[in-house]
Amino acid sequence: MPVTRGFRRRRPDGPEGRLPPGQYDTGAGWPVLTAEATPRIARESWTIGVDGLVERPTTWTWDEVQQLPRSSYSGDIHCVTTWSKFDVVFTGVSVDDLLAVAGPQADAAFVMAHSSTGYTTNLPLADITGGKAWVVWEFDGKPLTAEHGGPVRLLVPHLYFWKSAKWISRLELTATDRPGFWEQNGYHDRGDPWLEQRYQGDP
Ligand SMILES: Nc1nc2c(c(=O)[nH]1)N[C@H]1C(S)=C(S)[C@@H](COP(=O)(O)O)O[C@H]1N2
Ligand SMILES: [Mo]
Repeated sequence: MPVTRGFRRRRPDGPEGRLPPGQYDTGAGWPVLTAEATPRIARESWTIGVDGLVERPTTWTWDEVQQLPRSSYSGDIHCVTTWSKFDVVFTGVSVDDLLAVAGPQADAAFVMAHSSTGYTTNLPLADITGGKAWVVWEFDGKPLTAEHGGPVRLLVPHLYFWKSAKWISRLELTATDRPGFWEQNGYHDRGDPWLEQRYQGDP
């Protein structure tokens, strides 16, 4: 089972204690970082699939995910380009609720998150289970805009934000770790901001 040391580490209270090493507080702004052209996807045509090493490969439409229990994240996000943003609120569904339906197989240990644009990012399965990851469509109570990944993006806030794939369309469970888009370009396979796992070769 992959280690998740950074997730449970105790931190001092107060703003300084919330800023991972090498990060700064971007304040009220929210930078847009997109490698590809921003797609315009209607909610009605968006779907998300969970497949690969699962018992029941499943696809949900927009209406179908709305039937699942809503779940929100309130907290901070951290981009590897060194900005952090405090006290954001995202709402959608917990990835746990999608996986409960699909049923990960015993040998599933990693996930490749796919955007409908072709962007990919890899994660240990342990980093998207146990209440640590969401599929979200609201930011601060408003629909997620297209530039920020709307209609629906992945949110894995305890890792660097490149793991939070915008325009999420598929979670593919695998036995082995394969590098995604940024990971093939030198970024870390896990990306824990508290351990400063920015690049391949970092601890
Ligand atoms: N599909 C897709 N998802 C993506 C990216 C991207 O280029 N394409 N960039 C990643 C990076 S590096 C970051 S920091 C965040 C940026 O999200 P934002 O533009 O909403 O701030 O999305 C991540 N998800
Ligand atoms: Mo980023």
